[in-house]
Amino acid sequence: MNYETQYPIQQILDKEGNMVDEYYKDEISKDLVQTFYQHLIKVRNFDRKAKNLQRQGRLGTYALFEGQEAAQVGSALALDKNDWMFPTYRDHGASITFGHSLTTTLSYWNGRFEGGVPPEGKRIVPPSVPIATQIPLAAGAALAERRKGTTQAVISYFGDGATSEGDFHEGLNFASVFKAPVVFFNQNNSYAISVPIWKQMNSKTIAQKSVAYDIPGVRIDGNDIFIVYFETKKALERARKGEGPTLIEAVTWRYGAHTTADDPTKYRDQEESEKRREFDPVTRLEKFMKSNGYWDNAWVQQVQEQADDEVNQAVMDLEAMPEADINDIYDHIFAEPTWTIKEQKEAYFKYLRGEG
Ligand SMILES: Cc1ncc(C[n+]2csc(CCOP(=O)(O)OP(=O)(O)O)c2C)c(N)n1
Repeated sequence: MNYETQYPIQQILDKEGNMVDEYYKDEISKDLVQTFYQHLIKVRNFDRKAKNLQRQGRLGTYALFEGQEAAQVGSALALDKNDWMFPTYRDHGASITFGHSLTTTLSYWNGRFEGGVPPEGKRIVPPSVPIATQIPLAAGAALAERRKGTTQAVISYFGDGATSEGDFHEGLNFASVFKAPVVFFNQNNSYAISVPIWKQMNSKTIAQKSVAYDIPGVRIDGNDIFIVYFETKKALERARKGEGPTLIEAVTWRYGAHTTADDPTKYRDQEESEKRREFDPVTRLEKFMKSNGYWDNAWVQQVQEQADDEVNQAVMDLEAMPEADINDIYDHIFAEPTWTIKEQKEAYFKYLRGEG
């Protein structure tokens, strides 16, 4: 028994791709399954390419998400196109699925200010690196939508470590009190860099933290794209109806390092980590597709090739970007730079001129 299965967890597909809960059976169409698969393949391909680019010195530090694709893709596909997304640095699988540009996402990791700019008309907030700070902001954005009388909802992503931060608790309390239409989507990958969840908190699950704020809390298998999609949709519908927030704990795993700047062998057994591929979200859907007549070799090959082409094109576009303007470091922090920023900028330019 391990942490993931020690406490009750909801699942539709087991690790062998068998449907163990038929509640949503009628809503699972070939079209939906193929959409899931296309996005899973695309974002896995993207993530692997980004890691390789970093290793080749063509990208700065990068936060890997391999293993967490179902949690990200399933939840992003549950959104309405005008909803808001508040991602972290590890949620490119979600933001790309929701319509973010691959090139822009890569450029973020090259320190480009362009990397934080969402595509026109898409409410994707720049990735949050300060842990949990996006959570109260998401609650605030949700309250604004409610006050404006719209039916748009908000999703906020965060890891297990973030739930030990004050911002998490403030955000949940605020959203609960004001019935803000927000889904708090936790990806519990068991680690906050090197700190395992069992050393970080005495709470048995993340979902149980919802009790304190009297909002629903669900604990789902985050490697099962079906349960992720349907539970997120349910939470979003609840939010749109004015019934307030939901906390979702999607239990998952990152196979690789925290970021490319991290060495996971210092704090966990990477061979054990690789064994988690037994629960892999992509393989699981493939198994389901094969046993339900949704598998077509020619189509799958086409999906792979299309993903390769899209990712390769994004890399070419990234590398064709004009060199960054040194002013960008200082000019995009505040609309009007503060005196401290002005001072720093002047000092740095002096240094570049050889005067500092
Ligand atoms: C406020 C704040 N404190 C500390 C850090 C350093 N830090 C970066 S990532 C991280 C771990 C976060 O873990 P978790 O929330 O579980 O998300 P994961 O990285 O696993 O997706 C920490 C402590 C930070 N970025 N921001």
